[in-house]
Amino acid sequence: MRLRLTALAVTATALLATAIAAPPAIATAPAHPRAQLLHTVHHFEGSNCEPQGGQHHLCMFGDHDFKGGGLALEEGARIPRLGDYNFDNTMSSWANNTQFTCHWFTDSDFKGTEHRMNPGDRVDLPSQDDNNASSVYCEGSSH
Ligand SMILES: [Ca+2]
Repeated sequence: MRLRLTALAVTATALLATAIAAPPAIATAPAHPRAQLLHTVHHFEGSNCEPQGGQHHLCMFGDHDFKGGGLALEEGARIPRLGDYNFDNTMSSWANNTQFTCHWFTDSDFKGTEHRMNPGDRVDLPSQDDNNASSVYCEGSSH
């Protein structure tokens, strides 16, 4: 009887652990990932990454010296394939105006070499990193 109770207790503990572990994974998966991307990413022309005057995007520029147009991401935005935005292997400079760290990767799906983009930093990419970004995400809450 004691053995059986112990087994039940272990099973209950395992179930409880599963129940506790599960919600965060579900919570971080957007119900409509496509809609989320539309709300957190936009194209811009030239250097006009912050047309509303605010400073709260990750600005990814197609040319050096923060020019050439590109993509602006809000906090929490994730782009597993920059090719979906016609921006694969295109980024030549970036400015992180968000309050969160962002990350770009040399391969799609957040694989390959990872590069951090710290909040407040702006970088004109050196030749070995130029036109090499294929995926990107910013930390922070998803909208
Ligand atoms: Ca480029």
